[in-house]
Amino acid sequence: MTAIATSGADGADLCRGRIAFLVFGLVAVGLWLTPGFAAAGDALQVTNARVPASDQIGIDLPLVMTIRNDAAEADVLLRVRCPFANFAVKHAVDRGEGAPAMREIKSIPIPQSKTTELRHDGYHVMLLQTRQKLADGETFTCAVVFQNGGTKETEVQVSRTP
Ligand SMILES: [Cu+2]
Repeated sequence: MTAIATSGADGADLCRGRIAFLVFGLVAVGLWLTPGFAAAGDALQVTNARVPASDQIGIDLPLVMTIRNDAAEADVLLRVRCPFANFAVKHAVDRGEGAPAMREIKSIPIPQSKTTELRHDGYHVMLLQTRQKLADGETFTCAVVFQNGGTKETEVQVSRTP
């Protein structure tokens, strides 16, 4: 650094100036964005996520969870990724004249200032084509993606009675 500064002072100073400006800019943007992300992250809490135990592979299993939305606006659950299933879809349950029937939906509504319980007989996530057996007590990390709240890395517990 010293050698450069003495042999070509103008070029080195210009370079340092640009880098300092760039670093300052990145830090400023980072500080500007951070409070927004933190607020959105805290407003939406996913807890008690669980999936039933199974000794079969290649089956579909319901994933349920509790979602607390303290944000000022409603949100929607867009998608879920779990390491032990190939796909995930969102389901609602229709109760007509016959037996209740599950129906695929685009997203699950998450109203503001409310706690939403995903349940097998209501809105839930359906994990498709499981890749492995799931033993009672095991835990996995799944990504739950919300439109406003972003991606929540969520611990999912395998339980015999979900
Ligand atoms: Cu379902």
